[in-house]
Amino acid sequence: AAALARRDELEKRFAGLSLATRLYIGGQQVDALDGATFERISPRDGQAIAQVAAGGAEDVDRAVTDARRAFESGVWSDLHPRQRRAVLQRLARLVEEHAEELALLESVDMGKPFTDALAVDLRVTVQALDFYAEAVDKQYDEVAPAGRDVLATITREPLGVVGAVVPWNFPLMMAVWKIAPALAVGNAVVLKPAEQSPLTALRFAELATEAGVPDGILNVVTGFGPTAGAALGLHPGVDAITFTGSGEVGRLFMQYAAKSNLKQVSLELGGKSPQIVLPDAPDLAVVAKAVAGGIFFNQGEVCSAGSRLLVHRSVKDELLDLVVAEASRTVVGDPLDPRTGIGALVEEKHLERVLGHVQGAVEDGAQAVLGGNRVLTETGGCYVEPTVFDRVDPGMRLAQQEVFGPVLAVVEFEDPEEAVRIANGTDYGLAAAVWTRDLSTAHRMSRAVRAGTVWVNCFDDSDITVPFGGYAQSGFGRDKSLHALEKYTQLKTTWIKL
Ligand code: TXE
Repeated sequence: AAALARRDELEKRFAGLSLATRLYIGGQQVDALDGATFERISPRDGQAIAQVAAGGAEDVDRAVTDARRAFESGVWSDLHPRQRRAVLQRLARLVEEHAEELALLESVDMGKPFTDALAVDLRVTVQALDFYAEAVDKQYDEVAPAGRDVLATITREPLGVVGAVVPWNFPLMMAVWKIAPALAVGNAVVLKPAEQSPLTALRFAELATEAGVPDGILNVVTGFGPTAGAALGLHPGVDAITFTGSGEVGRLFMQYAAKSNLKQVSLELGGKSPQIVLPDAPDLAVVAKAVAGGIFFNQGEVCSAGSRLLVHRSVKDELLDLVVAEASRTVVGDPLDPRTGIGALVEEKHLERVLGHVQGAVEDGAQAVLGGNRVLTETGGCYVEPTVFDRVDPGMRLAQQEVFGPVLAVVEFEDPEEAVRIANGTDYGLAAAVWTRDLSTAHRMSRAVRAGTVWVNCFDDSDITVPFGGYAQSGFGRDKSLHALEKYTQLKTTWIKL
């Protein structure tokens, strides 16, 4: 009863919110120049929740022009670093104050459980804002050892206008992973959120103005990829694109850059992250929890999801039973219900894509152990059961292609070398985990696995202080940590002959 009361309370609260739905350009809410809008359908129940402005190329141009003007005026980049720090810290506090509201927007807009949105997305968003705010006045430039007759300084300068294009799985958090470091070092930003999840970005932009981010320094153009996204990628006034999304669209951004002004591009793309479980793994019950969490958290819509369980033959049966038991306990349903572990997939089209992967696995001969179906609820919405396939061959589609849903592929191996070969045998290299009690094995395997992050005896643990990004076709460039600042700055050498 308490859970249902909480759900009803959240539902009412959402209904009472006045949503920001227009483009945010130059510190103002504006309609798209041609007046176009699109309907946001909540995957929670298939109901329309908002009409959102659909920005096109002219709107992007307007946003980039405003951003450029604001950047060049120095109103942000010339501020004393301590002042920029103070603004970003105020923004962190405002986001903290509005955490429940933002988590609610996120949950209803794209389907993730409200409790996760609050505990993960919003907590990490605030952490990122605080981290980069603190970094503003703690970074020093360099003096080169260029000899006695010279003073050669190496200074970091902002790029100018940064275009950020983000997906729908962690909409605000990923946007802020890009916006916070970009703003910290003095850039102006034009953000293009995913068309499936525009609401938190628009609200965030209002809070940024309230915190003191000058007009034009943070702009949000909502709209579709092939129109608004492409226009940003092709715009000659954009100095860098920072993108998270599919490999297909990542490739397009490299083409856009090549066709326009050679803007810098950094890409955070998908993954097929392995969880490698060796015979001497710690407590299998703990491993099972991490395996289930690693693939079912956020409905499996996570680029680093542990979608492949590579398990040693000797412990497979026991671990598989434990994972299935964990999965069976996970409640699929209304994201606003606090008992829910797996919320709604983002949209019908994506649900069909996920079920298509399930179908493909069956055709390829993998053995369905659990789930595989749509969950029908009274209220409609996009729900899929936690799904586990055993006897997956490393060459099968399910072991190679990103599903981006709650679908686990179990692959057996005999020896650690084989496990590494299988782990490295996809196009991706975003993350991996190794479960072993042996220190040498842990080190050797984490070196051998080609991935941007390797977890040992845990999964998904993280902190804003460590970089996140991929090897191979999972992309290049890193979000988070001080290393992210490299994406948003360029080095200047000043050579002074004495
Ligand atoms: O991503 P897209 P989609 C993977 C995941 C998922 C698949 C498709 O496997 O199933 O990609 O998801 C913008 N020019 N990931 O279709 O299309 C788009 O508007 C310019 C992994 O949602 O890549 C959105 O803002 N921009 C990933 C952003 O690109 C374009 C997270 C991402 O959308 C564009 C999401 C175009 N032609 C999906 N087309 C991760 N790494 O976490 C789209 N966009």
